Order: sequence, then structure tokens, then C-alpha cells
Amino acid sequence: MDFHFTPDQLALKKMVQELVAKEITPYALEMDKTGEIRPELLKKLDEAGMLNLTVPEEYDGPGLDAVSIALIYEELGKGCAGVATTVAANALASYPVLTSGTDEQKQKFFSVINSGKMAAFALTEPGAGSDAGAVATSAVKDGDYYVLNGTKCFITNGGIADIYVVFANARKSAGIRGLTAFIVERDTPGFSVGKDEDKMGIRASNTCELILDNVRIPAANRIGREGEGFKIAMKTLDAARPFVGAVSVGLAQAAFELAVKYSREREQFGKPIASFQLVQAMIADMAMQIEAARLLVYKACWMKDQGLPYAKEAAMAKCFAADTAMKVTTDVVQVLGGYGYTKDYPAEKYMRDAKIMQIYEGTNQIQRLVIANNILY
Ligand code: COS
Repeated sequence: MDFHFTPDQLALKKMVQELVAKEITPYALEMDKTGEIRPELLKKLDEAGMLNLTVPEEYDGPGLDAVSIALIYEELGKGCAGVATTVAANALASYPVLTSGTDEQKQKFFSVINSGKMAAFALTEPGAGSDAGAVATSAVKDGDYYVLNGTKCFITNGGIADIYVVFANARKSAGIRGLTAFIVERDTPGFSVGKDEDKMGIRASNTCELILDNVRIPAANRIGREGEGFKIAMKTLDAARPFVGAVSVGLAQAAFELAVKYSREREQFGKPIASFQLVQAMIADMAMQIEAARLLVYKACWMKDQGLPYAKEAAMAKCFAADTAMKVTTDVVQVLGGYGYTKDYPAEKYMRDAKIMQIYEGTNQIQRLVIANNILY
């Protein structure tokens, strides 16, 4: 076993740490208030190569392995989980094309995110969350076109993307075997952005409703075969889940470092609260949980990079790291006491941001089902 990173991975991590320190951390609370990512930051993220992390070299991308991408997300997560989510949504949307798209589709989709534009993965609907197969958006074949009708909700980057992967059902009677994936461009007539969600956390990220009203798209934009959409969505979520884990680890680490610093400085009963054993126990538990979560994330990514089956490990990494982020950030607020509950410190933001990690890209209840299914069947 080798726990070392390559010189390239270490250089990448250092570059992202510098980007985060200069361009993200100082503005994290401001973006949390405004509920928007700074447009200047999107430009900086593009210049730093953060918006096309999953694009292979043959399509003019960086061709990174999953471990390297996880290291990047961990650092972004330390700075702001909302920014990390914005970046990660481009990766999420790229996987259906990466795993199942044609060469022309890859050229088209990757050239958009290579040029600094945003992408979105549109699966969820008001009636199809955990039950992803229940997508009601319809796709009706009409000559060389499909006509899409329906509404998507909770779509990360929905309002700021230029290109979307939209899941619709092309054969209603076939249930999940009718689900089909399509590339939809934002300027297609009939396609519009609806309600912008006012969220508890990850407020720098954009989350919108999408409306498809007789959207005619060329059949050439269909990804894979008709009815292959459910499997494409599941493979995409397998690939993306360790990265939610990586963001969770970074978020938990940032909160932990705040608690360590605060506990050394804050004095009660005439000494730093770090000298009290009940505080020490919380610090030790946080450190253990974060380290365990980090190792699960790296292992799932390493398995993916080795070409091994990794769906179970991806779900474990996402679930454990998200639960860790929630537990750690809650305890960090506790260590900071009354101050942790105010907006004078980022502790309460970390706690609000952590909650979504247990919900999006498959709730932690769904992750447990995926893990159990992989063990039992
Ligand atoms: N990779 C490839 N194929 C997969 C797969 C995976 N990870 N998981 C399931 N499949 C295939 C199965 O092999 C099965 O194929 P066959 O019909 O050919 O045998 C098909 O998909 C259906 O699988 P299954 O019966 O397990 O599906 P379920 O309806 O029971 O759903 C869960 C499984 C609940 C795990 C799935 O719906 C899910 O992950 N839901 C969460 C969705 C989600 O994460 N939403 C968040 C919003 S998107 S950001």
C-alpha cells in the first residue's frame, strides 16, 4: 500500500490551496449572504482549469484521475462547499457524455465546458427524487427530433448553465426502461429556467427549476439508446458520489481547524477550553471521523482509477463523509458555544452547508440501500 501522492497531485493540491486562499475563503461569507457565486470567481475557476476536470486529454481537457479530482474537491470544500458544488455539477453533467456519448457529442459537450461555461445534470423532478425511475418528463420521437415536455427541479447550475443533460421518458409504458438521456442547449426554443431556490446552505451554488415546453431537440443529441437512461444516471451517480464525499471531507476539515484554533484561544475557568477533557474528546472524535472519511473517499476513487467495481465504495464514501461533515460541523458549533451560533464565525455556515451532503446526489438512506444491495445480492 502506498499513501503517498504523486508530485503532480501534490502540485495540483498546492495550486488549488492558493486559489482557495486568495479567491474563495475571503468571499465565502459574502456569497453565502448574496446567494450567488461571484461572476469574477467563475472566471478565475475557469482560468485555473476547475470547470472541466473530468474532460479527457483527447478532448482538450486535463485527463485527470479520480484521486486527483478528489484532492481538488477537498480543497475547494474547505473554502466554500457552495463553490465546490458549482464546480462539481459540471463534472456530474459530463459523466453521461463521458460514459455513453458519441465522439460528436463529446466534442460538442466538452468544448462548452472547456470554454469556461457551465453545465447541469437534470434528473430530479417534483415527483422523482430518490425514485429516479419515476421521471415524468416525456420525450416523443418526431422524425429526426425528440419533443421534450416536463419540469425539473433542484437542478444545480440550472440557472447559470449553457448546456444540460436532461433525462426524459421516451416510452412511458416501459417505466424505468423508457428513461433516456439527452443533451439540451440552453437557447433551444421552449426551454426556460424557473424558480431559483432560496436555500439553507451551499448558497453560493445556483439551484433552479427547469421548464421544458415542447423543446425540439435533434435525435443526434440522444445519449446512448432509448431506455438506457436509468443505467446512465446510475453510472453517473456512482462516479460522482466519492466527490460529494471529498467536498464533505474538506468542509469538515475546515470546520475542525476552526474548532482547534478557537479551543486553544478561548479561556474559561482561567484556562483555554482545549485543556478540558470533554472538549479534547470532541476534537479527537472529529479528527478520527474525518480521517476515516478521507480514506474511504480516496479508496473509492483509487478503485475507480484501477478499473475495479466501486459502486459500493462510492456509496460508502459519500454516506460516511456526509454524515461525518454533519456531525463534525454540529460539534464545532458546540465547541464555539454562543459564538458558534452567530454569523461572526463561519461555524454556523459550515453546519448549514453540511446538511445538503446527506441529501443530494442520493440521500444517505439511498446510499445505505445501495451498500446493502451490493452486499446482499
Ligand atoms: N450501474 C449500472 N446499472 C445499474 C446501477 C449502477 N450503479 N444500479 C442499478 N442499475 C441497473 C440494474 O442492474 C437494473 O438493470 P436491469 O433491469 O437490466 O437488471 C436497473 O438499473 C434497475 O436497478 P434496480 O432495480 O436496482 O433499481 P431501483 O428502481 O430499485 O432503484 C436506487 C435503485 C434506489 C438505488 C436508485 O433509484 C437510486 O440510486 N436512486 C437515487 C437517485 C438519486 O441519487 N437522486 C439524486 C438526484 S440526482 S443529483
